[in-house]
Amino acid sequence: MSRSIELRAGAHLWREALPRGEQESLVAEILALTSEAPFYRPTMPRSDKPFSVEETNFGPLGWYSDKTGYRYRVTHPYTDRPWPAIPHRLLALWDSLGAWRAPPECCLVNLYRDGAKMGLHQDRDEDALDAPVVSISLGDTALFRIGGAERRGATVAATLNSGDVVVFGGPARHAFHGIDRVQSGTSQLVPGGGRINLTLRRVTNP
Ligand code: MD3
Ligand code: FE
Repeated sequence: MSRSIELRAGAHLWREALPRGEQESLVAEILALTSEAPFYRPTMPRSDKPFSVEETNFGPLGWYSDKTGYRYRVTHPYTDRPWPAIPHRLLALWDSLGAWRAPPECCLVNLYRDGAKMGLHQDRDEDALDAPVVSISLGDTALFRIGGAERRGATVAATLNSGDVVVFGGPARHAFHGIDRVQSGTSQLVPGGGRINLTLRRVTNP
């Protein structure tokens, strides 16, 4: 895959990295796995306020949030069973674009239905902070925002369309980022509408 756009130092966007047919089969595969690991709505540390995004995970470690804080778990919070394995094609994508020395341990699945968004934050619950994060967008177009390592700094916005893949490494790994909004109805990919984002992360140091 070629022709990436650098959104900021270390943040590389590959437009339409996944063709439509692959997007469709990937969504079907993800939704099939959610019968084993259903979507749930995490809540904010302390306030216990629900996220607008619904989540589930694949892989040995799943990211989770509730009133006691953010953490990685080896089991689904409601079924208490291990998370399903990360689909092979996502591991292959990590190898080709992430190009890191060990596989990802977490595939966080974010489901944005109507009006869901994600406030500006840093991903800092991982020990392997020199590993990149690989993000795959499916479904409706999102307005993504990324700044620097400090919350108050300047940000740049980019639209993320279905099939776009972003790799965040180097200085961008510590960047504040969020989803300002999702443009409802811009894609028919996700049954029931909305957007799915997959985030591949290495959590532990190999
Ligand atoms: C930049 N998800 O789950 S993906 C998240 O579209 C998250 O669902 C958003 O931020 C989404 O934590 C944005 C892009 C992304 C993911 C991880 C990053 C950007 C990142 C980690 C470091 C820097
Ligand atoms: Fe994030």
